[in-house]
Amino acid sequence: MTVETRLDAERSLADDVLDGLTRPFKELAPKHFYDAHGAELFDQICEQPEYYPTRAERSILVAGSADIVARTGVGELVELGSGTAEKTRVLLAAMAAAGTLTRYVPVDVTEHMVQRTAGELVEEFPGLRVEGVVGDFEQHLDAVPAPEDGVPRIVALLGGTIGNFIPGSRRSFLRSIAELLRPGVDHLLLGTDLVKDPAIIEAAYNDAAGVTAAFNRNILVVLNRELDANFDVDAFEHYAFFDREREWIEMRLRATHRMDVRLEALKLDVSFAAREELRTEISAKFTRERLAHDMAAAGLELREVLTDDDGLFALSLSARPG
Ligand code: SAH
Ligand code: AVI
Repeated sequence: MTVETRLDAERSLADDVLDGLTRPFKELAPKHFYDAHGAELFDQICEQPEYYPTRAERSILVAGSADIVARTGVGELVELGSGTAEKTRVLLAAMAAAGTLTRYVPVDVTEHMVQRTAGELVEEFPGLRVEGVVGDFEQHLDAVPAPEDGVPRIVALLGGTIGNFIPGSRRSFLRSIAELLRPGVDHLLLGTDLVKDPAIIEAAYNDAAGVTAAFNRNILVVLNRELDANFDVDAFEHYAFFDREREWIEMRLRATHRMDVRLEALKLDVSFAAREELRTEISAKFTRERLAHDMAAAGLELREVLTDDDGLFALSLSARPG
């Protein structure tokens, strides 16, 4: 097992925060949610009764993994934003059962996640080579090891993480993923949350136990610790709503009163008006048309779309025309 670190997390956070908090409409990048505590909170979100995407995607993998393996002949799995790789184990097990499994490459910004997941998987799948990358998948895809001759690979982006990109960067990100795929040999396996009754979506991002609210506020805890800032975290309310026109969920933090905040590491003072909102995440929902359109724009052919029994979530296979 090897883990290569590419990330200069401190510089990336400082640059992003300076850029995001000095805009007229303040914004922070969602990748900064995931310090050790944020990653733990995300795992708890996945267990909330209202948060359906994880269960729906898992059920698709349980029903469809053997077929995905048979169809693609996959021997190597590269996973972007791998986290705990909980659901990924279902696919890895199907690869092992088919006798094709050779290498797993988890890529994530959260170092301890990559270390932990890599360590667990070499134990769980004897003979599996795990080559982890700690990095930003928008910047460090060049750290993904080259494919091996004769071993088809899948690049997976699960959980609906593609929805966390705004549409323009989503397209360019998909194009850079497409470059990792050999025409006629490799596939992209993409998890996308589907457009549905807004009440179901809004409930998923406003769970009754308040875990998503804690996850949202945790980004300010990260800024306080990493950038020596003095956000009064409890003075920000969690707010998540479905934008019906854009068909995405937007998570924001709303200042309960007027505030001045100092970010010492950036020598930056920022003020918030009473009720001012700071955007922390979008989570776009997809239709089959949007998916096909995005894939075509990235130079990919949408080959198969699998959904769960309730039609909540989709897992699709795409490839570069060979
Ligand atoms: N794939 C898992 C986890 C999804 S949570 C699942 O389906 O449940 C999103 C994951 O992506 C987190 O582990 C987070 O640390 C990682 N992540 C977010 N932005 C990233 C970025 N820019 N580069 C690499 N990893 C990122
Ligand atoms: C990781 N990502 C796909 C999650 C989502 O649903 O957009 C992150 C999340 N945010 C709030 N809850 C979960």
